[in-house]
Amino acid sequence: MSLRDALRIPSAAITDEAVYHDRRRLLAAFAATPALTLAGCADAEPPPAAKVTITPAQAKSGFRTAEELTRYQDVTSYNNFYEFGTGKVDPSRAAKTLRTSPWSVAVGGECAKPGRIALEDLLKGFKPEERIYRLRCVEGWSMVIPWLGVPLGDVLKRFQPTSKAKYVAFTTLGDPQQMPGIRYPVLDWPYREGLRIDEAMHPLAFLATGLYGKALPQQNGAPLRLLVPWKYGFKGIKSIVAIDFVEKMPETAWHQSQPSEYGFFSNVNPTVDHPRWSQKSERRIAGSASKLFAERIPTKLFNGYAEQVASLYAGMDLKKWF
Ligand SMILES: Nc1nc2c(c(=O)[nH]1)N[C@H]1C(S)=C(S)[C@@H](COP(=O)(O)O)O[C@H]1N2
Ligand SMILES: [Mo]
Repeated sequence: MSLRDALRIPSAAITDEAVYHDRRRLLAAFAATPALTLAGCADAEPPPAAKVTITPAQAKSGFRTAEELTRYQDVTSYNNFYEFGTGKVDPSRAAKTLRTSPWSVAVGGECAKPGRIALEDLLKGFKPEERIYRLRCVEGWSMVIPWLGVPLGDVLKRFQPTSKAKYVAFTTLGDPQQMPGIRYPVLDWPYREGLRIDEAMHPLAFLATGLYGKALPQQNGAPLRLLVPWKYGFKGIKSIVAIDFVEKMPETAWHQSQPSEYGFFSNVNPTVDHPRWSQKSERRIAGSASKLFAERIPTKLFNGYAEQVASLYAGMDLKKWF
């Protein structure tokens, strides 16, 4: 008599239990490698950030470039600002309805000094700096733009983020009266973006208030927009009305719309293709060359800012955390 017979356990129950244990093992394996199933998902948490050591000289070397600038006319008439339509010329035509003054930003979450603050007060004490940054759109075109603005990290520090502030979430205005594109469910409005706190505090992260020495035109995200030059252009959220310090990776508008195509990090990376197209090269819209025939150039890791930002991602699998 077998042990099973002695205990009168039907064989089916034993099989079921074996399957059950197998499934538990499988689930545990998945849990140990969350990126396998949840890469870039708001529920999944990436490995802790590496400690960054970057010298002021290293940072400064990223503030300018000798590359040919994109013409003012192209910077201000070839835009992505879906709140004013999905066509490239739509924002320059439709964004005139955006009232940029008065403007205030609601700062909240994990910080000692939350509150709604008028834009003038947010920028008080800062002298606008010029930064010439490359902007690489995920669609495959790029520009070189002279911006005016202030370092994001210095602005954020004024609100005294707590130790629980692991991420920063940004929100664009979502007013259908001023933004005709909001009638269409292209994205889940309002537009939202986010950064890990160390990314936000990096000296290259910038809040722009102008370009080409003038105030920011509405179509470029007036009166306040984010620039994270080593990431795809869509991380550069426009017309910001809210900044929140949060503990968990915040949901973002593009990730929410297509999680398999737009990850939270979205670092420019020629070796990680978009699921529907290659990211190996880009069409540089610069100089006097016609936009349509602009030359294609190879895309660089971190949009050419690897020397300044690669240390932020030390030990991180950039294919998993795209
Ligand atoms: N609120 C908001 N911010 C946005 C967008 C948008 O549609 N809405 N488009 C993004 C994308 S895809 C890009 S490439 C840049 C374009 O900035 P630019 O028009 O100033 O060149 O803005 C980003 N910021
Ligand atoms: Mo973009």
